[in-house]
Amino acid sequence: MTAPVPEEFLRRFARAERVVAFTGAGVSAESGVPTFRGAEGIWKKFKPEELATMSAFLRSPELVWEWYSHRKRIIAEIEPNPGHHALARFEHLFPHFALITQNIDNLHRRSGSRTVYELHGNIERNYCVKCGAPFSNAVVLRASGVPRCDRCGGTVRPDVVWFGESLPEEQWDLSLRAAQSAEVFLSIGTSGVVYPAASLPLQAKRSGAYLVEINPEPTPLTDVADLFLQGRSGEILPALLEGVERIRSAESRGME
Ligand code: BV8
Ligand code: ZN
Repeated sequence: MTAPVPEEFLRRFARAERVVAFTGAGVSAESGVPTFRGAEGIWKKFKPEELATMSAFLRSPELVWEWYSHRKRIIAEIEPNPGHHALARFEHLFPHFALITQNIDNLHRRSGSRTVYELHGNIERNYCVKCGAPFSNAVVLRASGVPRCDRCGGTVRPDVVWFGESLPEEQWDLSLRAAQSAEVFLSIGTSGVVYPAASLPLQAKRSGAYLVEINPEPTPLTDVADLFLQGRSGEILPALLEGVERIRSAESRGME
């Protein structure tokens, strides 16, 4: 059973104007997306350097494509969960709200979030490594074997950030700026081991944000956080939403 959210924090949260949510694989766990480091985690079965690096792609594009096609098909079958939906609502509740994600599963957008900073790319997008031409999943999943560009014959790859590759500059700059100006920073469902993404909660704390962690397990961030909400994001995020709406409607009634 998830512990109730402290009322004192709900009042602070309901008054906040600049809120940032930072998500990892844990926010999609309740939708059925396997996490990376959990018991059934992806990295238990495969080594990241074997599949999520350019050298792996150059060594065996077939193996890397087989793995991403498998994940594309899983993700196409699943739905966002109440955690994703609550975050989509937050965008309408706070004047300055930013959603920063490490997830490539596109579930935030599918749940209605409009401003999503994708630090590690998106599994719904693909592009030609030679001419940069974009390709949809519908096209690449029809290809037998490694998809080829029909313009220049180049190899097509998923538009995700592999280990050793730099993050998309604009997404990183927007995320850093949002983290450094946040009043409340929520770190949700991430083990905080992949950099530079994992430095964002610390940047926010250093810039004066009230740092909240939502995770069923403690992580390296837990000791730094101002508040640790131990539990599943699919339960805690709707509770935060309900709390903010309750407090705000009570206040507006009070003003009547
Ligand atoms: C780069 C896309 C250099 C692909 C991904 C500094 C120190 C040490 C190492 C480095 C460093 N700087 C760089 C490195 C190397 C490396 C790195 O960080 N390695 C780690 C492993 C040590 N970083 C890089 O290579 C980065 N690039 O540095 O380039 C550079 C610089 C300049 C110029 C050129 C090059 C690129 C990293 C991005 C890699 N791509 N994904 C794909 O997915 O296939 S990373 C991928 O793994 C995810 O995107 C995510 O970031 C990460 C997984 O972490 P989480 O999302 O946190 O998931 P995890 O399973 O670990 O944890 C889930 C959590 O949820 C758990 O805590 C669990 O308890 C919780 N949970 C479970 N259920 C629930 C829940 N929470 C809430 N509710 C629930 N129901
Ligand atoms: Zn091409």
